Amino acid sequence: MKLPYLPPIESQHGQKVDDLTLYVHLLMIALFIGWSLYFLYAIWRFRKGRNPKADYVGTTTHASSVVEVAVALVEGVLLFGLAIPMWATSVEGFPDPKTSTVVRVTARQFNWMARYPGADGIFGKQDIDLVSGDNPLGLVAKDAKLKNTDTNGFDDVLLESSEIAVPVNKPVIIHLSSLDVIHSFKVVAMRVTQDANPGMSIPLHFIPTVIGTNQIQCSQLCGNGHFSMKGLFKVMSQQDYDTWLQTKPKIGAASAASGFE
Ligand SMILES: [Cu+2]
Repeated sequence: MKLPYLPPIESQHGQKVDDLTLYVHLLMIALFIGWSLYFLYAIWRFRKGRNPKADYVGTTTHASSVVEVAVALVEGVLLFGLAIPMWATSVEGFPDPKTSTVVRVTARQFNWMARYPGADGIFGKQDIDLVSGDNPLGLVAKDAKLKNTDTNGFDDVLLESSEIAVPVNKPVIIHLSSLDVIHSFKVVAMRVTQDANPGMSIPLHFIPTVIGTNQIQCSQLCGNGHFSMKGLFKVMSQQDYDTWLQTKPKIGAASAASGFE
């Protein structure tokens, strides 16, 4: 069911997320109305005028047990029937990386870096000792002395401008990490949210189904510039994506120009 007031769904699994949100809200509405009615009934039924003396026996019906079991059943269906299977697909049902767009996204105060493996499909090496202001990810292919030891990294593309593009209708795998504090990668139209933790690489996957540009927002309060930590998540046709990626500088391009010293 399409929910009003929610942004459009532009990923394959998005409808399931909205369905679960709807069912949980319907249950909460039912509980809210039920409890409110019972509250009013109790105030009226057990008023002082009608019950001058306390009743130490209390209720003898099992109506409340029946209602509680019914609520627990509905919650069980939501949890085991919808939420856990959806979570299982999120964390286990990964598509084949060979037929997916694989991007390594690193969050930092206050933008997003995206790294693509280039034509060979293999990411270059990283070395923590190489990390510097110019080389925040410690890329071996970017280091003047060591670049020739990492041929896989030559054709990698690193974008430090909070821009990520992917082709439409093809699975996307994002390996998400953080350079400093905890951030959270959120693209509402994709119905995707995942915390980015320093020291961890967390994979997530989804299939974008609509061409267009969406906002990436950081969903964890991560410092003074948190408000400005937005990026562009572009979904393109395969052709446009290929052209887009080709226009981006390769990490090893600088070293090639300087003659593989
Ligand atoms: Cu952030």
